[in-house]
Amino acid sequence: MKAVKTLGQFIIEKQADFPYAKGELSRLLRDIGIAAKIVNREISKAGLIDIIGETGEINTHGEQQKKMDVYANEQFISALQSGGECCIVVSEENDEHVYIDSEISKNAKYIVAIDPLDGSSNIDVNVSVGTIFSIYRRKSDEGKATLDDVLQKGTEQVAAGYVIYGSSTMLVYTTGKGVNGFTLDPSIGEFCLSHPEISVPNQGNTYSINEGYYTHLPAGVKKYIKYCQVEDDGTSRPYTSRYTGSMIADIHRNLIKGGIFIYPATSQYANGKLRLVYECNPMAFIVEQAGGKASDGYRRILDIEVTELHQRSAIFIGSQKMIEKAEEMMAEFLPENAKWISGLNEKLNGVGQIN
Ligand code: P6P
Repeated sequence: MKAVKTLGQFIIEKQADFPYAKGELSRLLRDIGIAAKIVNREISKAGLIDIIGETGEINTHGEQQKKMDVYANEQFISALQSGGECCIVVSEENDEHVYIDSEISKNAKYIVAIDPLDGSSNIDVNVSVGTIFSIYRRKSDEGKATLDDVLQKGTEQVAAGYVIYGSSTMLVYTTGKGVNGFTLDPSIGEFCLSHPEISVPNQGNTYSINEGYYTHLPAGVKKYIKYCQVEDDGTSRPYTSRYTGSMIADIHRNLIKGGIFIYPATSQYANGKLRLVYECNPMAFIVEQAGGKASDGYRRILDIEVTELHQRSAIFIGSQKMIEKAEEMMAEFLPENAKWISGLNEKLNGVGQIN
């Protein structure tokens, strides 16, 4: 019978992997883990108490704010406030960054960007949802941390992870030395190491995209979808289509079994729907650390300049060979496609201007 290793024991054991003062990451992940357990408790009984449904509020993105979104956001911000390691929280649910102004946090060095409950519209129908988090160190050395401390490229992340509230509740994270997964054992209230050193297969046979938008997709994406659907034994096609409407569930499945998740620029979302700071960057860091790839169809996600808190990005993420095949097709239509991705012109090195 293998010994149970809890998240806390694992972090201390791997302390050397985190190049900063002893115990800081432990406390940050402890704080996030505590909030995740509380959110998990509420989600697991959401159908029984009056916490499903909408608050009637509209969040910063013009989307109906679900009660669980609000509850989860409060829990994570509260846990980070009392933990003392975090000086600013950026959340999908808050228009502005939240400065943690407390005695315990006055020397805090970390910025946490979080999507407290991604895919929350799925709670009402019992589909897996999740929390995504990204951790940076502030750039300034002293004084009140500012927005400038927050707007950092994905390559600057010191840790990232997600919690998936599914058939079991798992916390998956990286500090840049590989990816490990922990499953919550409700009987002891601890996240226990269940998926050590996760490695994404470099080729899979599952593709995840909302094909309902087909007519609104870039030409390169349309060509890739058709490629996935062709009968070809040599490349195990046609692939299987799996799209849950919950990015974490789709990406987690592909992380374990191989596959590709695409949310491209569309005619409705000219820069993609998903947010760079607290969705694309953390998931890209994790998938790259597991040996996969993540781009916007042209550029590595982690290299994209961050200019706004709620900036959106297209995302192609998962098994390396599948991303490369999709990028190959995107490149065929570069001038026509990329005009949808703002700021791409100046990034292209002589590939040709986009009108
Ligand atoms: P669509 C959930 O709202 C989310 O942010 C992701 O979790 C999910 O993959 C995507 O949006 C679903 O968007 O446009 O396909 O309904």
